[in-house]
Amino acid sequence: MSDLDTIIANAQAAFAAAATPADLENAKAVFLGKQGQLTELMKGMAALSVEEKKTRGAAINVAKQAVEGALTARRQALADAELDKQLKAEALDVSLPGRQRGQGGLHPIALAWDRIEQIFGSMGFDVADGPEIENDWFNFTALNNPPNHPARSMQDTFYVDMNDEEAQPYCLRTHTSPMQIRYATAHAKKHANDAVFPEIRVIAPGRTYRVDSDATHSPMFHQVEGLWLGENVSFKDLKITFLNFCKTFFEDDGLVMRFRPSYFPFTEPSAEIDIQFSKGPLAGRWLEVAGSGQVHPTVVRNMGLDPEKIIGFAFGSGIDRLAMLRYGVNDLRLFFEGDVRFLSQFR
Ligand code: 2NL
Repeated sequence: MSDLDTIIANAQAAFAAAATPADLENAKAVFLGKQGQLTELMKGMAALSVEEKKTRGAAINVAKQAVEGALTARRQALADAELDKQLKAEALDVSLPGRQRGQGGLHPIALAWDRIEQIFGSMGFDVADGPEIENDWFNFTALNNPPNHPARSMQDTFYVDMNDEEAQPYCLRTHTSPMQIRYATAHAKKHANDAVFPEIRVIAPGRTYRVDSDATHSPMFHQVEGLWLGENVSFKDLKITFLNFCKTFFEDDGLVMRFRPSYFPFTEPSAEIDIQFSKGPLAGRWLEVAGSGQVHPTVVRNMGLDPEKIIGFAFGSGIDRLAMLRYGVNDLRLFFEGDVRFLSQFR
C-alpha cells in the first residue's frame, strides 16, 4: 500500500470513529489542516523535478479529494443522525386525544340567587348591596329590636372586636335587613323635597351569619329580603308579589300560598308564608318559605320616612332553603362541602 493509500485509509477510519461534529473537525485537522499529513506532503514536493512534481502532485490531489469526500460523507451522516435523534425526541402522536379543559359551573346557591334577582327584577325590584360587618344601629336598633333582645346576645351573634371601646358594637350581619335600611335611608334623603314620593322596591340578597351549626343550620347562610314602600302599598301587593315569585321560581303554576300569623319586631302585623306544590315529590305538603309583614312604623321612621304617609311590606327568606326545595337537595351541608360530584350535577 502506498503512503497515500495509507493516509486515505487512516482518514476514513478516523472520520468513522468521530462521534460528534467536534471530533470530526479535530480529525480533519490531522489530514487536511495547516500541518496536516497531506499538507506536509505538498510542502515536501519543493525538492522534486518538474516531471516528478506533475505526477506526485496529481496523486496527492487525488488522495486529498478522497479524504475530503470521506469528510463530507461523515459530516452528512452525523447531521442526519442528529436530526433523526431530534425528530424521535419531538415525536408527535396525532392520534392522542386532545387535552380537555375542565368545565366549571355556577354553585346551586348562585343559580338560585340569580333566579331570585331576575324574577324580582321583572317586577321592578332593584338589588341592594351592603357590608357584611354591620354596626348595632343598622343590624338591630333601626329594626326595632329592643336593647336586650336575645338575638343580640353573644350566643346568637358573631361580634367583631374593632378595638374601640367608645364605638357601638360591630357584628357580622344576622340578616340582610341592614342593606334595606341603608337603601331606604339614602332614598329618603335623596327624595326629601320631591312633591311625590317615588316608591321603594328593592331586594337584598346576601350572606348572613349566626352562631348556629347543625344538620339544618350553617353559621354562614344566605338570605333574601324584600321591601316595598310607598303611599299606597298594601298586604295585597305582598301576596300577589310573593305568589308570583314562588310560581316562577319553582316553575309550578298550580302552587298555592297561605299566610300564618306570626311576630317580628320589625313588622306589624306579621305573617309566615307557607307554600304547597301542585306537583313533584313534595306536592300537597305545606312548606314554610318566608317571614313577612307590614313594616313597623318605628322602622319606617328610622329610615327617615313619615310612617303616617309611607307604608308597605317586607319579607325575608332563606336562599339556601329555596335552593334545596328548587333543586331537590335534602341536606344543607352539601352546599358547603365543595364536593365536585355534587356540584357538577348543576352544570
Ligand atoms: C324570616 C323573617 C323577615 C323582614 C324579614 C324587614 C326588613 C325591613 C323592615 C322590616 Cl328593612 N322587615 N324584613 C320582615 C319580616 C320577616 O324575615 O324568617 N326570614 C328568614
